[in-house]
Amino acid sequence: PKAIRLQDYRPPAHRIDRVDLHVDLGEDVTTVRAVLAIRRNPDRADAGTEALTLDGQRLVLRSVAVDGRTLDAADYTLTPDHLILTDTPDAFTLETVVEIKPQENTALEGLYKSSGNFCTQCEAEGFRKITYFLDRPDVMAVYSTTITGDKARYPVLLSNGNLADSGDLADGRHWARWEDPFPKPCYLFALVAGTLVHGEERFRTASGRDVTLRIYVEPGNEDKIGHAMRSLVKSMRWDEEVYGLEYDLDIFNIVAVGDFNMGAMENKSLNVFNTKYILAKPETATDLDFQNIEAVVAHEYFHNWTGNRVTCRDWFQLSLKEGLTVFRDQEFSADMNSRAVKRIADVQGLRTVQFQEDAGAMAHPVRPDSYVEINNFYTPTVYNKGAEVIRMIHTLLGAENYRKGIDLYFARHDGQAVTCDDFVAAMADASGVDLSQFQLWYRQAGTPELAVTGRHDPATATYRLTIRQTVPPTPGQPTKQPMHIPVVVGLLGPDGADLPLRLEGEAAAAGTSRILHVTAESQTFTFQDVAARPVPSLLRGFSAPVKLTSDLSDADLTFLMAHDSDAFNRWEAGQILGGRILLGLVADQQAGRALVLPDSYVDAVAAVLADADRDPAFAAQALVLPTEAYLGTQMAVIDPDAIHTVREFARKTLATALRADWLAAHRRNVTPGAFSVDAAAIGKRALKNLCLAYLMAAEDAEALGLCLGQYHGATGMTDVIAALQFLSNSPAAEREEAIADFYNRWKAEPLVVDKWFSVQAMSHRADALARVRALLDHPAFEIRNPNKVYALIGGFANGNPVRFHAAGGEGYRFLADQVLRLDPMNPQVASRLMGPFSRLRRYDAARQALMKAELERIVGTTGLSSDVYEIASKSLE
Ligand code: HT7
Ligand code: ZN
Repeated sequence: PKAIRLQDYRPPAHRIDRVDLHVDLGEDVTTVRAVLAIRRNPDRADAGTEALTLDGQRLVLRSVAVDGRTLDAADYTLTPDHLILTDTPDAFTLETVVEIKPQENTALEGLYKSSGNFCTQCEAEGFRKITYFLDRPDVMAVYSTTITGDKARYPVLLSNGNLADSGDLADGRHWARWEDPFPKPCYLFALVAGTLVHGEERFRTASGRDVTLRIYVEPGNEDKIGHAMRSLVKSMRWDEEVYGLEYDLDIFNIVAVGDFNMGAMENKSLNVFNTKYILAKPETATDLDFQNIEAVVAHEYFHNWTGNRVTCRDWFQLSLKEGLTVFRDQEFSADMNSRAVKRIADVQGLRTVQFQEDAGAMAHPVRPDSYVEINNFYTPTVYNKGAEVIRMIHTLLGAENYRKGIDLYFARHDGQAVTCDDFVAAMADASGVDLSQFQLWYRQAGTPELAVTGRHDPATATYRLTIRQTVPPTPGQPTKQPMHIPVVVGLLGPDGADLPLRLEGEAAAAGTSRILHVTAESQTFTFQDVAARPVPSLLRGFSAPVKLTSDLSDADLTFLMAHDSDAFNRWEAGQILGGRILLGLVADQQAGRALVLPDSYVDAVAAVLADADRDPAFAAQALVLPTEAYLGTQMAVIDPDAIHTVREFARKTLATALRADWLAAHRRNVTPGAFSVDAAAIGKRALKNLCLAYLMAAEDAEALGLCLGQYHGATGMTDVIAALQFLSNSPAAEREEAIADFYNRWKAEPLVVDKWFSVQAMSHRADALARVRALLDHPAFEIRNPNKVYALIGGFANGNPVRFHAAGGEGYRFLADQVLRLDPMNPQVASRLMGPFSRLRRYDAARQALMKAELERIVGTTGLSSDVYEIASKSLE
């Protein structure tokens, strides 16, 4: 397969202004008649009489007509991927009729069936599986969609925009016509037809438009849509208040489907969601599910402006909409819940997932330069690092100028398909801030590294911070330029209070946090009037997505844990300290030395635990040891066995040393009475379950009793699944009984069964892989359902490093087998499972050789999809 390169971008030779689609849904064959108003693109004078090359895949062409005249086969060229017409008029109407078979579509891209209902997924390039079209985001058209189908089977017929008309036909069929007045790229097209029930709400916009909000689900799930609906209403209000953006149609529909490759899709006025991000009630969904639903509903809603009204010129610009929309959903969630806890969770995700990507074979810039398969570039780098880039712009401009930049962006580009450069230009022009060096964040891959040293000079009462930056080489980018990195810092005085800050050259002190503009390889910043040695609080709020090392001592970190006014950095100090100690123990383990957890560290954890009731949600985050994945990112060569042994040793030591404290905190945070999913209750549950996790690490009878009591007595899924997870890691005999009981209790709820698969796939116990293999044959496992695949196979490959990386290579063999099995059915899902292989160079020679052997087996397979081929071949380079 050939790489597509950003530098080869050309505007389209033709524009399509109007699309009238007629979709006749059948059990065997679905017919799609498309009437397209096409004209030559006046912006491509150089295109001359360039042929019209329409994209189309797996379509059976029945007829083609130009301005009403049916063409002979000799009048056009048909290839597996294109319909090519030459000598067309400058402006004309093209009518094509094609047949497709959605019921055979297992790739879940284009039009397909889920639980007997029709639905679509067109981003990125699925529309070409529905009809012949210029399937690229810079071709924007106004659509009408007429759907015809059997009324009994498909009573609900939905598409984008407003319902214009509908009616019954003689033979038990019916039809509906939808019209969307906003020009859109075809990736935002959607169609849904099926047996669905809905919940409804009304929303009045700030300017007085009444909007009908509907959430459609399969019958039986009506009791699980309240939280999603409340989240939608909150998102709509927030976007008006914070961004001044109102909804622009009279109806907003969401449909939840059980078979979906990703989380959700922002089709204009007809969002399609994975059920995982809509359905929730406390009995079946965890607190994390509730929070994720709020975030994803908001994310898709926010796309209405950032993505739909202003869209991407080409897929290299994906972060234009995704980075910005993730930043928007992160800020929304921060405003709805605890800002600090949200930031900690987002940074943890970034560090474990995106930093790993940046350090592997698939490392790419936020705006990639090339791709083989665009579906492989819906990545943590484009989404989450992209959001960090927007966050840095927000930091550099300040809230007020950022908002001016947003306003200018929409004033300039509403209704257009634009680039990341256009976005940055609006931000720079509106604020007057020079973002020229900053733009490297879009172009350079890799995680910048900052090394910080501090020196206090009592004689001059100055404190000098020296910051050196390096950006590591990544595939295709051996050398890098220095970046513009906003490093927000504060200085803590001996009493723990923030010092007023005055930098060299400034007349007077101002504020207690300051942005240091790191722009060169090495820079020194001098603070004045610093009488005593301060402790610096570096990179407050994680102001840039970098790896920072400093000369802070363990005592300094303990001091920051207790006093930093920046809650994120209080957490961060604990993580750095924990990471340092655990990595030291990993070295001891590798060298065969005895493992000893320093008393000072036990004391630091005890102090956080003693203070935990002040903010249980924060404490629950602060008391988690750095994850195995994160510790791996800090090592030159990842040693999954040593990491696992050491982390379990530390957990057990802390469990035993502080047993009484864990027990007491657990008891204090058990919340009797009615179940609530408010932030306070969620925080208490998180802390309680963390205490239980430590207690279970000690493997004693009392802890087991508590855990079994929670498993059997809890009313909410958060507590039930936490207890099951601890049991599944424990050697207790009750383990198997609980696992069997859980399935029997929940087998009618597919999303709960997914949790059951994950818990077993992520168990540290030695039989994990054998169990996963056996579960592939379980009646509830469906290889065609992405949620099931991600839960079981993905849970094992990504969530169980110690068993997946077993030295014998059986984990690798298993994953390669599953990738090859899935690829012919669903290449997107197959390639999404391959993340661990793309990081093979981070492991020892023996593991590398084993992973390479599996990748070579994959690459050597005939008929491989471009999705899997791209990841496998790049991982081998
Ligand atoms: N914009 C959506 C991306 C998406 C997607 C991409 C490729 C294949 C399937 C997909 N489903 C959804 C989701 C979002 O970021 O909001
Ligand atoms: Zn998105």
